[in-house]
Amino acid sequence: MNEQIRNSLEIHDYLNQQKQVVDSYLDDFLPSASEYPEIIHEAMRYSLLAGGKRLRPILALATTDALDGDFHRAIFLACALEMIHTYSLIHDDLPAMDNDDYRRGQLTCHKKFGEGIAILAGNALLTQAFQLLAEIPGDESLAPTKIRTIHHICRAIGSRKGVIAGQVVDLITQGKQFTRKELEYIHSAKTGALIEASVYTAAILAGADRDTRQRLRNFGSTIGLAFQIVDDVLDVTGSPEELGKASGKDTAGHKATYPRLYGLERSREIANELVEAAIQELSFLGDKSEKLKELAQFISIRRF
Ligand code: GRG
Repeated sequence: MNEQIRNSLEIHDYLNQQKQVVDSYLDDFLPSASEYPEIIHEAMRYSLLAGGKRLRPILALATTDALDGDFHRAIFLACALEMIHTYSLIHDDLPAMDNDDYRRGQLTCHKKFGEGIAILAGNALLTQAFQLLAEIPGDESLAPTKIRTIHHICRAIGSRKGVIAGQVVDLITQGKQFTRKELEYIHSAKTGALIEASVYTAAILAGADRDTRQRLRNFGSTIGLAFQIVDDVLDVTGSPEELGKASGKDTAGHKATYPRLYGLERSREIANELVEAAIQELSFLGDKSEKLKELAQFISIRRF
């Protein structure tokens, strides 16, 4: 077996095994579907437990491992990140945004439960995420670290270079000419910011020093941009079966994408170059960086 295939099998095994860990905690952290008012809890569970790669929580756990951080704290952060991510998918799929019928291989939340409940399910997941962050276990001495973690997540998903900002620029550039600067801004904010926060906040929670945090932050933002570029490429080259959602939507919606500006081949090269640059940032971690490196490589080779 050649080395590339072996590495690819190893990372898929690791992702599957970590996904099971994350999924079992997500299940525990969510209200039961039989709790009143049932429909909102059903909708939250429907979208959150539908599948998905769990890349953001797995990145947070891999960062925690690399820094010898505490798993029992990090899992609260990891699940909060996945709840925020799923909230963004539910709202992104709404008729007022991308108007999608399928996500994670099943009907979108609003198609299944109606728009009102889908909006509220997204809001409830966001709220539940911040409750989890406040509940990260630890005595009073951990309070400043928790506040820093929460503060960074707020910044990462907000309207100033955060996920909301990226989504806004994505919406207002649709069908229009866009510049390279706008394109990089959309991708870094809409997708990169939460991926960066997954690594950076895990480093905060693990008590990493400033230099370590900064290097991991660079790593996270660089793989975050690469992740969205690959997403653009897969929208052109992937099938709905592989992606669990419609493909070709970016072209149909005249969205600002890397393939539109650079073509497919160059877009793939840019993503690979970013992943390589991100991996260089990790050299200071020595052998402890192995899983983070593999996760970065997965971003280049992923087909879903
Ligand atoms: C403030 C978080 C937040 C949201 C409000 C709706 C919205 C504003 C933003 C949308 C952001 C968005 C959907 C960006 C796309 C990110 C992306 C590449 C999603 C696909 O991620 P994967 O491939 O999906 O990790 P799975 O299903 O595997 O988790």
